[in-house]
Amino acid sequence: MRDEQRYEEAREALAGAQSVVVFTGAGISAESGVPTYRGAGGLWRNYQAEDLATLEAFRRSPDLVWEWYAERRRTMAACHPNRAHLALAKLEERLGNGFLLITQNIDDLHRRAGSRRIVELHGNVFRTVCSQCSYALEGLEEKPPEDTTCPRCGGRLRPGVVWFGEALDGTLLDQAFSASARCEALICVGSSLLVQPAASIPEVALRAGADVIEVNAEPTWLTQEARWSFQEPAGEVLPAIVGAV
Ligand code: BJW
Ligand code: ZN
Repeated sequence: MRDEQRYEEAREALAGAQSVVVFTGAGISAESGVPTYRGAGGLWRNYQAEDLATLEAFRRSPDLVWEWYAERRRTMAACHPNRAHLALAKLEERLGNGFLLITQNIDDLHRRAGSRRIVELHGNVFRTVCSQCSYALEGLEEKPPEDTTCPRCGGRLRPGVVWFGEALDGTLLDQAFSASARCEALICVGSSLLVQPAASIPEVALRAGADVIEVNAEPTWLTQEARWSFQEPAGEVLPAIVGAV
């Protein structure tokens, strides 16, 4: 199919949809300068994930893990939303309650681009939470807390992200899966779709008969299943298909 025709079809499908779910991963922030996890230039190439992104690692070496998150907070705070994030904020303006953005990203760039209906499945790097009680600190502070003792219960404060082997927030997960089962269209952007349970979200939309559009630099299991797949940078494709050029 001619390239322009694919763009036109995806654009029309989105223009006609009353309910759209967008599911994003690290690739949407790559053009903002945030490293992805896997693939060329991915974080996991330089670090052993299991050494840092697990509860066991944090229990073993909390200072090292906090240091790693402090560095990543600094990097992410210095990045800016790109054309893909901005296009999604525009789409939300048009659809209102018919829109839901489900992100695996912890970088806060969707919120900074103006998106509001966001489900952050893997947490947020700028949030600090207590490992033992519900105490939480939010904000765009670049620096992690100097004292990592919980002021409420004396437990240890940790980054507010979801590590391997940890359960995702059940309420957020239900919200994400039920919106995906009900939407007319789902756009999946910048995810290798390797990490469960989040990676099953596009499958739920496919099974429910939604028009599924994938925007990802490399092929994934979804590439052959989606109605339209674009293997081009998100910052080029999204403004073109959501009509926010
Ligand atoms: C572009 C682009 C551009 C580049 N434009 N595209 C076997 C089977 C099934 C599951 C498991 C299993 N073994 C273990 C598990 C469980 C595990 C899992 O799925 N592991 C797999 C790796 C095998 N999952 C878990 O542990 C989850 N919890 C769980 O299962 O709990 C069970 C439980 C239940 C009840 C009680 C207790 C437990 C938790 C998963 C948490 C994930 N956390 C992380 C780290 C967050 C914090 C941090 O950053 O430090 O989340 S891992 C990391 O991967 C991060 C991401 O959100 C996540 C997904 O990555 P993403 O977004 O897809 O990024 P990439 O880099 O993989 O892909 C980017 C893509 O973009 C690439 O394809 C590029 O081509 C593309 N791209 N530039 C468009 N410009
Ligand atoms: Zn506490």
